[in-house]
Amino acid sequence: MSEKQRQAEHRSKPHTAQFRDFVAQGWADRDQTPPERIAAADATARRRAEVSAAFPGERLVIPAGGLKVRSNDTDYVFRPHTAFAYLTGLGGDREPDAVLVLEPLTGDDGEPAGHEAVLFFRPLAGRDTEEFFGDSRYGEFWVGARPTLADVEAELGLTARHVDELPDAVAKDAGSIDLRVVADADVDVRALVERARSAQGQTDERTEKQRELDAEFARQLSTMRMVKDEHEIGEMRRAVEATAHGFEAVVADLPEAVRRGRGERWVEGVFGLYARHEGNGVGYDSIAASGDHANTLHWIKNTGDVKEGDLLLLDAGVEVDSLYTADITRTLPVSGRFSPAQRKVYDAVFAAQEAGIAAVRPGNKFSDVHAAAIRVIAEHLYDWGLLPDGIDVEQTLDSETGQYHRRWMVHGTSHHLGLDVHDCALARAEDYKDAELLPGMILTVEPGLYFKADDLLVPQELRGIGVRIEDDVLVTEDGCDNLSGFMPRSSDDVEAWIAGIWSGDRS
Ligand SMILES: [Mn+2]
Repeated sequence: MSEKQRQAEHRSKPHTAQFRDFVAQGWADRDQTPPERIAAADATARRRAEVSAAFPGERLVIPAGGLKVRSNDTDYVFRPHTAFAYLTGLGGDREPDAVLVLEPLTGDDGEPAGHEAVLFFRPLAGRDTEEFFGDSRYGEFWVGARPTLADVEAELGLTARHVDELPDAVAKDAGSIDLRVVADADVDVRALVERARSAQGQTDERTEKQRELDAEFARQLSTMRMVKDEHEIGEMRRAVEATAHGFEAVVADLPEAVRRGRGERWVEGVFGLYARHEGNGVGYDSIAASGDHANTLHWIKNTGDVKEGDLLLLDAGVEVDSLYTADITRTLPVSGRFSPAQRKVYDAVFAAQEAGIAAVRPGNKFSDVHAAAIRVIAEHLYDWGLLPDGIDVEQTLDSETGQYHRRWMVHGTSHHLGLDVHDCALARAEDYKDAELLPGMILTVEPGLYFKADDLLVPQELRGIGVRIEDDVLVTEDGCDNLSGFMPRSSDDVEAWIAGIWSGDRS
């Protein structure tokens, strides 16, 4: 449930009976037209059926989570838990304090017969309630009219009930039914489930066992998102498209970012405008890193200048309203042309990325993508004489005794991508990095090279240069489809792209 806000004692609201009568009347009838069924409704029904089949006879509790206080009486923008979004199709800022319960059904033979999906949430309150005018988090006067139970049923194609009925629904038959909860989504709902369990007078040992079952549940919900369905692939394409628009806008504004000073914030803001306009927002904090800042992998302070002659590394993604996010990096010469040293590093990273993308196909393992890209990185570092004396490419690639090249690319090459930018993160290693790639998986391919300004082991001309190129790649039946491959990637294409946009050529 939502965190409690502080409410100043001096904040008053009208409360006389006369006022309440007065404020409750004189309004036009509400529009009763039900909202349209969401585009994801069939896909989410299939996903729920898959979960149902995996946990027969168990009551499954998947909370959206609640509002978190940012400061005093203001909250962070709400974002539902990913498992909840995946199984309901609700996106945007919906629906704080909602809980999806998959209630097990029993067939005539007494055996488990699937589940009924019930969404508990706080529906629109009547105009005769204090909530209507007095509740700044939920009230219609403050946040607008909320959906009714009938609205949500029409929209999502499942049963909707008032959240006040949740505690009884969770506790019902607690002695004879097993419960699982997505434990990290909402501490209060987790506590509710644990109270229902303890009503059975159970031992510590059994409580411990049930926590393991919860962890397994969360892991399964994470793992099942790896192969994307058609609806998800469509949403990912839209996220990539919107992200490309944001990048084009940043390229167009590079001279302005230089002129204004604190240009990294200008870049972050321009991209954020497009993210918020075309989608729900950014899928993660944008990394707008100019010059040596590019060598700080998660540079999200973005407080620096963008200077002529620098490279700007922009790692950013638009999250569309359904909450699927792109994750794309381009490294752009601020003045429009790479210097010879910048191009040398850029072309090495590009060659590594090409090798990584070529390894994205069914039958290959997830880890093969990294192996292919990092080999190219290691070869360049060897050719440039940067590896320690006596260490060749094979020796540095040895995972036990080598890895010297990792000084200049410490991160992995890929991660799964979807509702979470680092998607499916709870999956076991055998289902993730050691698993074979399957059609429908979407992953990033994002090698880089990072030469810090104070790195005395690299020649002066390379110091302060950081490059990453990142694309979002869909595994297909016979290879892959680079969803963001229409955005220029090679050094020549990036230069031509910038020149084109600066001369007024924008899509
Ligand atoms: Mn990434």
